[in-house]
Amino acid sequence: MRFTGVKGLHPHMQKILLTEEEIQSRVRQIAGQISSDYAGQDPLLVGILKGAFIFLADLVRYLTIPVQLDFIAVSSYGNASESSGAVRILKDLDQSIEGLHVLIVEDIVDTGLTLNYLRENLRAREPASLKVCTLLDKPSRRLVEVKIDYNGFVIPDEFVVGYGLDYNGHYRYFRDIMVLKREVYAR
Ligand code: PRP
Ligand code: 7HP
Repeated sequence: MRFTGVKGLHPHMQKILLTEEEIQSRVRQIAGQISSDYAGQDPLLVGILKGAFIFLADLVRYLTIPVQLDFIAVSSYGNASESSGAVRILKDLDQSIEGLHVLIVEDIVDTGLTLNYLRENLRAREPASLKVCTLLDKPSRRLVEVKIDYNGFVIPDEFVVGYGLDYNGHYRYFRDIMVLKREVYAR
């Protein structure tokens, strides 16, 4: 069920930022780039739960190389729309990544605190290489510099939901990425 069809935009949404078609086209492009960069390397893609689950699912289906998948779940201490910087691992990887080519797959880099923590944590496990792929990048909010190797879209400082991204657990299932009305998260 689409919430942006004939009945119009979901009432909590200000506007569509990225349509399903724009997202799919960019995900396909990134997959092409990853397929050529990692040819012959059998990389391990590490999805950051929960937000990256839809992006990762689409990404791997556009790849033309074999990959393995694992997941890590982290929680940042903070409220639903602001991250505090402290990160805790809720579910760790199932396997050792020593000697593997690891690609972290994120939905969004905002302050950069989550990714900075994950990069350092995973680097200490001595992978053969460690790179980052994110669908969205909100550079205006950055508190710590993080290197992004594959970047889908640079977006403005708006709170977005859909395509895996949530507010308080809601709206992850939208096919488009939308700007949430400020009154919804400011109340
Ligand atoms: C979101 C998002 C990133 C992180 C980015 O995760 O999925 O992991 O915030 O923010 P940062 O750059 O400011 O650290 P969230 O904690 O909302 O968990 P979720 O993926 O389960 O929605
Ligand atoms: C985290 C997050 N989650 C959903 N939408 C956004 O705009 C976000 N920024 N940081």
